[in-house]
Amino acid sequence: MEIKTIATTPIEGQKPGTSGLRKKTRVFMEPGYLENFVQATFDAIGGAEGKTFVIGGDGRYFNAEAIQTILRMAAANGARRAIVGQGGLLSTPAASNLIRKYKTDGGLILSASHNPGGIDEDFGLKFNIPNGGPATESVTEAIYAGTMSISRYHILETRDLDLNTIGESRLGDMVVTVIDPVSDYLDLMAGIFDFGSIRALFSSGFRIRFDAMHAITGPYAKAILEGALGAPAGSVINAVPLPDFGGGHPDPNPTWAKQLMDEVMSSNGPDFGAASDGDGDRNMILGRNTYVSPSDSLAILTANARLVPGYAKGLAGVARSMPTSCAADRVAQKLGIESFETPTGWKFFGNLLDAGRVTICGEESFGTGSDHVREKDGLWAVLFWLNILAERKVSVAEILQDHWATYGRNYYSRHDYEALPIDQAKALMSRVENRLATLAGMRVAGLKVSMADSFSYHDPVDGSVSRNQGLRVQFEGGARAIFRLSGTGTEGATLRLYVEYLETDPGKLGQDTQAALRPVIEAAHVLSGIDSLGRAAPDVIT
Ligand code: G16
Repeated sequence: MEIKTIATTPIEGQKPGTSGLRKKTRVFMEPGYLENFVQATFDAIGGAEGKTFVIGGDGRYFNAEAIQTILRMAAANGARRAIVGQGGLLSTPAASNLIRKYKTDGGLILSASHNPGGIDEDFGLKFNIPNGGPATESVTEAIYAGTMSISRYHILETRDLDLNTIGESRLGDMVVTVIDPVSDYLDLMAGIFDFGSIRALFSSGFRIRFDAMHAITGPYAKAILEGALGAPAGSVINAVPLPDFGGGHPDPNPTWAKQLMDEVMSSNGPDFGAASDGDGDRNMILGRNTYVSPSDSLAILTANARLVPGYAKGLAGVARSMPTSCAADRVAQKLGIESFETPTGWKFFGNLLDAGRVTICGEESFGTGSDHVREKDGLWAVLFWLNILAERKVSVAEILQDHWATYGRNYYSRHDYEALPIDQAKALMSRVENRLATLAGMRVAGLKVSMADSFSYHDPVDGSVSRNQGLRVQFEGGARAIFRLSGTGTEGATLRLYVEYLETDPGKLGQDTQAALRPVIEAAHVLSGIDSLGRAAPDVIT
């Protein structure tokens, strides 16, 4: 086995986005593309010498080949050990757990999350730091800077390693430990939730359907829901991870998890439905005939946390991304705990979690999690809901109604316009941005603007400032319209319009979401000229 140092030159566009580097799979497969990024990552953290890394991915197309390259490069860069999920598979939250549990120096997670997989679809790679969370902005900037000046990478010349057999082997001087991807994660969940109580719920005839969307949570959900908790066989569907996710978008929302939606949103559907995404960090929660918006889910988990053994002592605080509805803030206020508003991107929760300022975090983009790992966690959210349902012995719909009656209802929706020409999307954002300074006090489509700005985040822990994190327009009475360009797409630009309105009138809590939001949507359209995009409707409505 020979360590080779290969001369290379910088490749344009290796700038990590909201969550790592995501590109078309064919781009990642170009000679040197993956290698440059991996070497820049090792260089950015002061080299790999003597370090231990967790390595795994969501099993999408190119996962198996990319892992072999990363292992060879880790060995050639002097890493001491690599902990790899069997078959090269690890969900993102499970990887985060392993990084923390085994006190490693970080991890490389191969995934483009909810983006589709396949040779003509998407691939991604991100580095997580020793706290288990996504690299902070200073690290991703250093990686990017490295990709711009790279001149060589190191790689071991050797055969592929067998990753299907659990156990230890060597790659040069590096030890490779192949582990069962599920067991450490199962132990973690069993330490947080009341498995006995959830088991009793299932044996009482409570029916659940979990859609793994042909992605990574399949093996985890099978082992935990059907195995440890005794849900009937078949409760977990689409449970085998496939390289192309069965040709679908592994994105747990009403558009892409339509099979599940159709089943649960009917009067004889199961009591509870849930789905997770490509790499297992997202979740969608449903009850019979009931859709729970991710923002409401965060607020409900926060309000009910004491019912769960792992949070029985209470929460330190709660954090949400800026475009997530303000529902959780009012729960925090009532509980007398701190609440925080961060930019979109799980990495912004890391400092708050590490500092013990918050226990639970969530985002409108179907992500919720806590201080048990440093990633959002799809199955954790599902178990949290099941634990609450087992304790409260009411339906999902009743929990929602009760919550709204107590706190008011934040009607909430996100409208996505995908694959727009980049210039057109940027022009729309500039148009809105240029109007922000003069909007306060104006009426737009009948709504009075109370505040408008471009969101900047001042991290209360390390004092860093992140600017240009979305354009906010707030209206009197608690309505908001927010405009942002996605940082996770790989094709053109995706414009996200987030709309919200707070209703406290007990007689108006059961309206159709889109109808209730119509005035805010109209104001947002007038403000931004979205209609000039020439799209009849958004591509995705959440
Ligand atoms: C990633 C990030 C999330 C973010 C989401 C959407 O999720 O981890 O924090 O909310 O993307 O980001 P954007 O609006 O920029 O597309 P995932 O599940 O894709 O890793």
